Amino acid sequence: MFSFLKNLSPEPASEKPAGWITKLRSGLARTGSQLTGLFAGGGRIDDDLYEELETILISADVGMDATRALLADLRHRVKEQRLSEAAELKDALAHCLLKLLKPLAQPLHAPAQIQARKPFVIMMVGVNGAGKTTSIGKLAKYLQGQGLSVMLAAGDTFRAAAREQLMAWGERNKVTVISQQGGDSAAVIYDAVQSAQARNIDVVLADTAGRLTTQAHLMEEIKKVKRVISKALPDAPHEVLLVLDANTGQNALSQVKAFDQALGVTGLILTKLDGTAKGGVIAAIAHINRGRAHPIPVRFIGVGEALDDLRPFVAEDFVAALLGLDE
Ligand SMILES: Nc1nc2c(ncn2[C@@H]2O[C@H](COP(=O)(O)OP(=O)(O)O)[C@@H](O)[C@H]2O)c(=O)[nH]1
Ligand SMILES: [Mg+2]
Repeated sequence: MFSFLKNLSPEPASEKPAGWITKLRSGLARTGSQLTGLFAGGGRIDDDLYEELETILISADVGMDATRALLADLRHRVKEQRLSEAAELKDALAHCLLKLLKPLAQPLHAPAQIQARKPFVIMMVGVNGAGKTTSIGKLAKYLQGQGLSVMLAAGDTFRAAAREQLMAWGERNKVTVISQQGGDSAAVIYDAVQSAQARNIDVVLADTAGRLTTQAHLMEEIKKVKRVISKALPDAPHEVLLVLDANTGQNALSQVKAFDQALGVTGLILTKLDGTAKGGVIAAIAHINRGRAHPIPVRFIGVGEALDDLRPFVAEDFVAALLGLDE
């Protein structure tokens, strides 16, 4: 029924590992079933239906502003297309959501572009527990799958366990991990960039310690880390990825603002979409992007803790999963 979504998907279905869409769907099932229930009622489109939809969207972490914008767009489409049945509203919502989310789907640069700037340095930042280190492990696998050589930098020097965790991901991926006992984050990453240059490595994935945006001294420290990286290599870091736990709801928006202000975030990784995430925060992020001179794309989404559980963000798949559309 919603084949227009599938036809627009840039990634051929055959290249999507089985199970990954299923994980995203089951992660977003709560929102999906609420929406399905709403539209299956069989009634007509009226103010009550819009009101119920508004409640579902807000409780799915879409946020007030994005919900309002989405509903205005939806009402406009309903009028334009002369829709009257509740069942027709689902298709219209899919259309409006896709329009909102589509600009977020800008994948990381192609392998050839990455190699042209080697070592391409990717710095991972975010709050504690967001999934930075795990995402580095998964990203190492993804990039190696694209034919790129990878090195990891254990830039989370605050806890010994963090270094060990990254070492384990290095072993799983059979890639070198640069770490120092007792060194500071900037020094470790500087060292890794130089080492990658010497060894002709394509990509350096730099881990950093988690921090709250309210910890001013730690936000200053991460700015320093970025400055030091650029001393090792003038254009680096080429990518600053902010890792967001999809379960943090509207707080994700303030994390985007604060980390972007401090570092100039070039992309997002939204993790834990396999859990009990409501998923709507992505619409809220897309909405704030509309007012930005430099919109921040969602590069990847995380749907689990295993090596293969990181995929480029594809707006069509996300909308289908969020709305519980037929496969
Ligand atoms: N279910 C699920 N768990 C995740 C995902 N990404 C990370 N985690 C888990 O979240 C926890 C924190 O991850 P970690 O990478 O250590 O976060 P960091 O503090 O930002 O480095 C770990 O238990 C990870 O296994 C994901 O996409 N899905
Ligand atoms: Mg970590």
